[in-house]
Amino acid sequence: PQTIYLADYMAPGWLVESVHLTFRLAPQATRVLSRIAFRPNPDSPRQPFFLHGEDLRLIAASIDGTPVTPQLTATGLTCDVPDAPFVWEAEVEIAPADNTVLEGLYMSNGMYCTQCEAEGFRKITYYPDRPDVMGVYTVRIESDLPVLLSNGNPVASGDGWAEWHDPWPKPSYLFALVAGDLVAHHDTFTTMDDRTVDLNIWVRAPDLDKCGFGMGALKRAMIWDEQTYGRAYDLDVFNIVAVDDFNMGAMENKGLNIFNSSAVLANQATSTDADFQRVEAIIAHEYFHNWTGNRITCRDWFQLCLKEGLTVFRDQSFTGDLHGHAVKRIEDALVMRNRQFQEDAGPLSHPVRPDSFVEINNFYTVTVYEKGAELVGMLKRLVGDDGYRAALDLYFDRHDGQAATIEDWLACFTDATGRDLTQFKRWYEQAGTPRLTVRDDFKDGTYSLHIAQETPPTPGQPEKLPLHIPVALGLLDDTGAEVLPTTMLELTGASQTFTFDNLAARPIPSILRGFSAPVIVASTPPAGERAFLLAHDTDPFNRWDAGRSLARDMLLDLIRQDGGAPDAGYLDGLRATLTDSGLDPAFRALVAQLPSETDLAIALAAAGETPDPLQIHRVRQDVRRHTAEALSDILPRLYADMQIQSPFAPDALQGGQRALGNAILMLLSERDGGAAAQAQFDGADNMTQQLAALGALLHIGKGEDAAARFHDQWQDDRLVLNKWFGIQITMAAPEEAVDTAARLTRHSDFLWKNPNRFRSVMGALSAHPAGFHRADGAGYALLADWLIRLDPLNPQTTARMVAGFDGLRRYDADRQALIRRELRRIADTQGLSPDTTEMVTRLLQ
Ligand code: HT7
Ligand code: ZN
Repeated sequence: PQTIYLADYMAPGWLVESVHLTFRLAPQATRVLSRIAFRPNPDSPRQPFFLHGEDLRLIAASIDGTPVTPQLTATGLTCDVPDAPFVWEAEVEIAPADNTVLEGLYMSNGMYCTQCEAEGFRKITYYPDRPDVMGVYTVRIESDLPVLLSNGNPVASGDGWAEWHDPWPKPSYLFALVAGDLVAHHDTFTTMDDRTVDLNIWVRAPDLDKCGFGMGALKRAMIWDEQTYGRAYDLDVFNIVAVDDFNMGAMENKGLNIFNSSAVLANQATSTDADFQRVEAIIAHEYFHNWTGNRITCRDWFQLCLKEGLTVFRDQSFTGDLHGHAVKRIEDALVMRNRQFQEDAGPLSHPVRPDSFVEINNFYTVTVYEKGAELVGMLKRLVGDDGYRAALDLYFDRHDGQAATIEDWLACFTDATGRDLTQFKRWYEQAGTPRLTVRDDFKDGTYSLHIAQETPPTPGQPEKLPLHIPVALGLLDDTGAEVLPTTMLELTGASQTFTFDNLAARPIPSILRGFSAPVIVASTPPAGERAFLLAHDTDPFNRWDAGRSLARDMLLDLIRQDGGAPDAGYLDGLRATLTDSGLDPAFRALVAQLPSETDLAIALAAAGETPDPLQIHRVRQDVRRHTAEALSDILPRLYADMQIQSPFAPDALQGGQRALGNAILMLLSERDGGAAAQAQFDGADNMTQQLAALGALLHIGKGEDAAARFHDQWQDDRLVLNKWFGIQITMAAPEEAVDTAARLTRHSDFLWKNPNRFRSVMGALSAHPAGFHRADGAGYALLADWLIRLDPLNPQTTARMVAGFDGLRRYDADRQALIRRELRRIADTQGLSPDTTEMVTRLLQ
């Protein structure tokens, strides 16, 4: 496979004015007719005419009406063309029913749908399939199916056909088509400039009762983007379609968003609070792409973070505005620490803007998305709210209708605010997580904070330069009062000292408030100081973080001494937080959550120790048991307090109460033989409580009946069935997880070609550290077997799931050898896809 480099970028030789497509749909032999008006790019030297094309059968081609015979290559075609504008016409045949890759035009449950990002359009017709070529599309669809959709506005329709026109120039990756036997949940939205937009969520008839929440979320997103960014929707219709077979969460195709059904369908009986939150966030995310991604797109795929980082930042802000920033910030920081820091510390580490790739689909990562969003957040912290809004206004003004770069983006900040961001740009280019070490002293009323930064080497980047890091600082006195409210320090040197004068006494620092930068603060303050911050910090993030850090250190100590009871200080702090009714229940639930097994393994590895996944599991489990015992006097009352009498609502308050109630339920189950969990399972009127109760029962080995009943109840609901598969593995004891997963792969409902179902088993297994890392390597072998089986059908999902082996360097030599053996077995598989080959090669490096 060929490596592509950012440094090799060349502007396209030919630009597209307009695209006319006609689809004659048939499962085995769809005909696609294209008529494309090309013109030479005045800003680019003349280049041979090349169109991408893969898995296409060319029937005929012509230029300005004269038939031509292009030269077909492995990746497309070339053809002699005039040195002036011309019209290209082609007819190709494709077989959507045979398309299992789920890229291009494919079929899912009798419905036609498309996925073109990143490079799927070339599987539909010959085209310059690159994001910097933007055209105006008109699409005609011919089919007997009742609902025929494409991008833009409907133009005309008749018996067996429909025509759509999208007035906004777009790159081919935003093209979409859907044809199926669908029904719509319909609504309307009036924009700030008083235009009425038709909104539809298209689903199969039995799913119609799961669309209301998604529609509400869409309308909330539309109004938020108007009020917060001044951005209104720009077509007469906004369509969303739910599809069962989909590689990712959703896709922002212009005016026709296509969603994995798990990311749009939701109701009380079948969806957990986490599902509702995810649906709302993804609907908002895809909608926000209309401006950040569609109206302004990326010049090339190296700039992916330009649209994804910004759009994630926007969806995070939206969720924070709607449901509370404190809890949202903790959740986002957990994703960074548990997933992105892990990616950045291992063989898959790459910059937010990578400079080379083999398969771009492998770079839709937590680094590009979530770290990319953190960079936007840091820019906002550095220039302030008004500066940020001015920079964004300029960005929309200057680049509307263009395919832009990170350089363009940063120039808008510099031009709007005068800030020099030359050093900040390193964040986009340099991989790895910076580590800060902090030292302080106090003398004659002056408090000095010495901060040093260092970024460890990552693959291909042995040397790192200092970054421009916003460090939010607050200083507290010994009553908890702020002597310095949150202040943004700017760390730019390898080490730097910040001083604060005229202080009456030595203050207590609260550093990196609100997780102001995606860094690790390597030097932890003394336990007493952290206990003080847990009780008093005025910054909710740091308050939570102080408790988290204490819990982690306590667990690490217990792991090092191979077990024991949690210390009294931890238990007292937990008791105080859980019973503080002045605190948001969702916040309390987060404090109650112990650091994950992966988190602990990473901490041990960072300290130069070799983690034992089984021991970590055991000690964490012991702590839970001890905690349940030590807090047994308050748990039943707390659990009762969290039961909600009013009608169900998927809102933050109720969600927080259910989260805290379910955290307590797990503790109660340690002591009551599962009585409370069984009662909750029997009486639940919502999936959050039903699933949590099932989980608690499975965890204590008493879930067999409940699991069987759950299956009986939900066997016809594919999304709930995914949960049934997943939770049996997640909650299995370490020695049973692999066997449980293997047994489930033999279940008649294990429809493994469906990506959601495959992930529900194999994703759950690789996310169960103690089970997956079983010493005999059976977990590795099972995952490898299934990845080898899936790869020929769906390389994208296979490649993404190979990342399950990412932690290999953390563990002991025997486990590493077993993982390597499985990775080599995958690598040696005949005909392995380039996608999976790239991932396995990077892991083995
Ligand atoms: N922009 C979308 C990315 C996406 C995707 C990428 C590769 C393969 C399949 C895919 N489906 C969707 C999703 C988003 O970030 O909004
Ligand atoms: Zn996105």
